[in-house]
Amino acid sequence: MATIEWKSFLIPYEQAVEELKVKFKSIRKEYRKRNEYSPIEFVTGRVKEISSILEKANKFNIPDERIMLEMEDICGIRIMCQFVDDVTKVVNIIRSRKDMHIMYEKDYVTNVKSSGYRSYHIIIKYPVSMAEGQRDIIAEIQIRTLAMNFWATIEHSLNYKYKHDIPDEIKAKLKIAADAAFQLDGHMLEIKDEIKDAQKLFEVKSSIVSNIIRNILTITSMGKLSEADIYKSKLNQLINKGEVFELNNLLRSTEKTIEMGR
Ligand code: 0O2
Ligand code: 0O2
Repeated sequence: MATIEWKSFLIPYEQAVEELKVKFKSIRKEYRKRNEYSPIEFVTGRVKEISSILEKANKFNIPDERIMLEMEDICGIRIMCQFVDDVTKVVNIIRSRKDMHIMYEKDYVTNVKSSGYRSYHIIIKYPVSMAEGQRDIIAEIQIRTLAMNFWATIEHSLNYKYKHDIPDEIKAKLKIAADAAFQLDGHMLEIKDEIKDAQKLFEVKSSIVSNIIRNILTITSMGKLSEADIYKSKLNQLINKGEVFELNNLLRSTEKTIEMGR
């Protein structure tokens, strides 16, 4: 049997990873542009290393010609969420998409793995348009909270270090850490509204502050240096503890100065 031409074999997978990353990042951007909370915090993606593909094929006795059909995580996308209920929202977003065809789902958020691993996995078929036509690529999308991701990343590194034979004592500690991550997600969900409000307030304030700074620069470029200095010192007073209405008042004053100078 001919050996796989890895370089060309992986081209559609690379394309699928890039396209899927762009699509999920765009969903986040869309929420942000509307000044809404995004259930997607950040997205990463990778094509599985050739050595890992071969290792897995060997472990599961997958012949070369069946790798494409049977190995479902050559194209891997990971979506991180702040809160557990965001995971469900992202799952529903994926379920409603016409460009991603779900093959099956694995809910390790509810059905935690014996290692302590939690994540929601969706295996999809995703069509990529290649030079010679369309190809359906299988991709694995892992959706997890930041706490689940923290735990899985550490456990993955330990598995690498101990070559999948983590000592029992460390395994036991990882179990405790997995429980702690689970509880953290629960606590965070309870105070979600508070956190979201704080984040929203931070965004609102930082957007007003950047508009004030932009206006102060305009006022400086108009040659009104003493006014610009007054606004700078007012901004310095408000920047840490100022309320939104105080920042808004300052923004309006800078706007008036600019209008008068035109
Ligand atoms: P920005 O400007 O940082 O927001 P890429 O090829 O860079 O698109 P890749 O290679 O799949 O993405 O993954 P990478 O580089 O590991 O990370 C992807 C994005 O996730 C990057 O943002 C990282 O900044 C972001 N990221 C990674 N780890 C964390 C984390 O722990 N917390 C947060 N909030 N973000 C993280 P971008 O898309 O390059 O843009
Ligand atoms: P990578 O690229 O190193 O992450 P299997 O691979 O046989 O164990 P299966 O049925 O193919 O499992 O898929 P499953 O169990 O849904 O999980 C596949 C992927 O989920 C793994 O990919 C991991 O990324 C992640 N995963 C599953 N279980 C664990 C776990 O206990 N700890 C951590 N850290 N991650 C896990 P790979 O193959 O490990 O590849």
